[in-house]
Amino acid sequence: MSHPLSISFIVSPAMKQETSRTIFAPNEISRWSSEPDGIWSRRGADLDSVPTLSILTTLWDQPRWLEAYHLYDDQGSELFEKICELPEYYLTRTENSILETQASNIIAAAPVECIVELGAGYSKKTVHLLTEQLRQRGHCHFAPIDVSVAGLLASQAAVRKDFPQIEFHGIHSRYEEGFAAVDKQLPKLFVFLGSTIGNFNQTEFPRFFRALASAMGPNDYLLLGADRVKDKGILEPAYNDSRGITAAFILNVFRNVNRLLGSNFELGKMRYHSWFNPEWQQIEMYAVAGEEQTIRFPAANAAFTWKRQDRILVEISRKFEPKRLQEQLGFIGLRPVAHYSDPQEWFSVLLLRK
Ligand code: AVI
Repeated sequence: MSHPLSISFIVSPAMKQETSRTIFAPNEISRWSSEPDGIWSRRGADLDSVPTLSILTTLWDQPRWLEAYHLYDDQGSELFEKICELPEYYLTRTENSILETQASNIIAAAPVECIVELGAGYSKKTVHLLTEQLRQRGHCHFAPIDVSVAGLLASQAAVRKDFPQIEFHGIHSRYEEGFAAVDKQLPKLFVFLGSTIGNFNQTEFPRFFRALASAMGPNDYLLLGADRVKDKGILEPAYNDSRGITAAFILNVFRNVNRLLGSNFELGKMRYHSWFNPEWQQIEMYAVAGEEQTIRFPAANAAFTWKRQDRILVEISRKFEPKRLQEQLGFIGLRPVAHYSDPQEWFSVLLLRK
């Protein structure tokens, strides 16, 4: 299916870019600039502003907690890569095996011109989809959305090397801002893998999917990876590995908070604790104070006493029942098209459309 509008947005030659067309909505084009080549940023956007007040607000909540995205500074991102390779962390390899087996069915079921990945993207998992898109349709736009320019550049370099025929459009922004800017008329497959939805709390979850559903056009699809509820004997070791990588990843958030806010969290005086909360169907990952500490935030002239044994909730990882998840997404306007799983039924990949 050829998309009538995709060739009509010729960008002026003055705006240096690597392709002759853009995937942005007509009213959005002038708001984005491509620098470096092929990586689009919103003019005037400030993604690096220190979210001081948001960190303090959640730390002053009861229970104290942090938003998951603070986990991903350079060191946190490296630790997360290591987690994905751990024998206990079945999520990555299970989802990858589903995509490897089902990529041809997924792409056949979603007749699109563009794959928009939420996350920097160029994992083995994405490659299965890109390969199939090229094989079945002979062309492919690939638009990863990420707040990290470094991640987008790495993705661009890999795509250029392995798939020179793919038109790469890196979108340097937060997810919501990025997907809202893409042309609704261009048939797209939004890809949100890794069960990242599990890290959204009950407020973030509906807000995110409402925004995504309203950004989706009539010919768009969503491919969503979701980890499933299962025995805690499998779930808990995945978040408490024998090498202590998950513990290091979770506690590293305090190093990042210290860097951002000049606070004095001492990693040596805290320990990691996680468990599967069956009522809320989520893994909860905490930092527990080993001794009483006064945590100071000089820039905000604020402090709190972190008492011995008190916990800060650093991350949740929700687990899903696919039928219920599909029903819930249905209330947001996303209809199920297909459901793919692995032989053990540990992980689900859902294909949905508006
Ligand atoms: C990124 N996200 C889906 C991971 C998860 O499984 O919830 C983050 C993670 N935290 C500790 N281990 C993995």
